[in-house]
Parts: sequence; structure tokens; C-alpha cells
Amino acid sequence: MSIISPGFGDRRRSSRPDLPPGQYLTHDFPVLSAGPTPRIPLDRWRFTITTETGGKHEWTWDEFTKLPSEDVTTDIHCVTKWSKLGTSWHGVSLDTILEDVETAADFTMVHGHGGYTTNVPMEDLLNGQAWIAYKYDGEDLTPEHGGPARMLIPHLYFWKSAKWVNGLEMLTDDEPGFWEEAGYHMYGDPWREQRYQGD
Ligand SMILES: Nc1nc2c(c(=O)[nH]1)N[C@H]1C(S)=C(S)[C@@H](COP(=O)(O)O)O[C@H]1N2
Ligand SMILES: [Mo]
Repeated sequence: MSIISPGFGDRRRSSRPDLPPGQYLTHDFPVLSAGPTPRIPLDRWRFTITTETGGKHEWTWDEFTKLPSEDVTTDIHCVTKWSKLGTSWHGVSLDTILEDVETAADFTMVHGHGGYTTNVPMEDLLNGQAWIAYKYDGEDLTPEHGGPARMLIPHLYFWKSAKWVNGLEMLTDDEPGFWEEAGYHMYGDPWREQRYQGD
């Protein structure tokens, strides 16, 4: 009998096909915030899109939550190596949000309350890949996890999913956001293990 179980010794090779390389499973929901948790009153909440030509689109909370919304069940992967499978969210698809926005930009900067930024290519926001989520597990999204509303872009590392999201800026050229400026990968695909610049 072998005392070495299959796969042991190569921690980068996961034994599960649904777990990206180098990730481990967690069942709780860790909180990762670079600063304090803001409490944003709903009557002051705004979500603003600015296009590369200076066009502006803005939603209040009432307007935003009247948009068609959907349930999303998805796996999430944090660059600090935890993954959580089958998380359930409710929110508005970026396809819906961008429907009437005229833009030719290939890049975007996502903004969160407090100054957090993260860059995401436009094509990664479209075709059912990204949402602004305001419910988690059937309940209002808690402030710790980004409530009232956060970005949800589950096919990229979770730092791309800005909490307390309040804006989306269209950009002609790719620019680094908060973590990207600090050396994290400009794109951040967990399946290609793009954690840091140069990966
Ligand atoms: N505004 C803001 N959004 C953020 C962060 C942050 O510090 N501020 N941290 C990011 C990181 S690194 C991760 S892993 C996830 C964590 O989300 P959670 O706290 O809900 O698990 O939020 C991302 N979005
Ligand atoms: Mo993270």
C-alpha cells in the first residue's frame, strides 16, 4: 500500500476539476477588504457609468433595483488561494446595464466607494459573465461583503469583483487599478494562475 496519496507532492495540481491550480476549498465566506467597511445609505447610493467620450449614465437605488435581475450560482476564487463553490447571488447583468450605453472602449475601470479600483476588459463584462449583485444567499448583501451592491465577475480572481461598487469608467487603453498597481496581474484568470505581473 502506498503511503503517498495520489496528487500529494504537487500542491499546484488540484484533485478536483472545478478547482483552479493552487486553490483550496473553503466553506465559510472570508472577508477581504483593504480599508474600512463603509455603510452607504440607499437614498445616497448611485451607480455611474462614464464613457470614453464623456457620456454619463447614472442610476439611483430605486432605478437600479427596477432593472431586470437574475439569480446567479457560481464558483469564486480569491488570489489568496481560497475558492468557494456554488455561491448564490442575485443582481443585474452587465449586459442589461450596458444595453443603452454607447461605447467603443475595449477597457474599463471599476470603481468602489472609498477609492478602490480594478481594471477589467470590456469583453469580460458582456455575454453573461458579470453582474452587479445586491443579494447573497437570498438576503441583502451585507456591508462586509460589499453591500448595498458589488461587482461579481466570477471567471476572474475575486479582487476584480469590486465591493461597494459605484462606478464604471470606459477606457480606450488598459490601466492598472489598486491591486494591479501593486503588482497583481492585469487580467487575473484563475485557471491560468495569473496572480502577479509576469505570471
Ligand atoms: N472596494 C473593495 N472591493 C474589493 C476589495 C476591497 O478591498 N475593496 N477586496 C477584493 C478582494 S482582494 C477580494 S478577495 C474580494 C473579497 O470579497 P469578500 O470580502 O466578500 O470575500 O473583494 C474584492 N473587492
Ligand atoms: Mo482577494
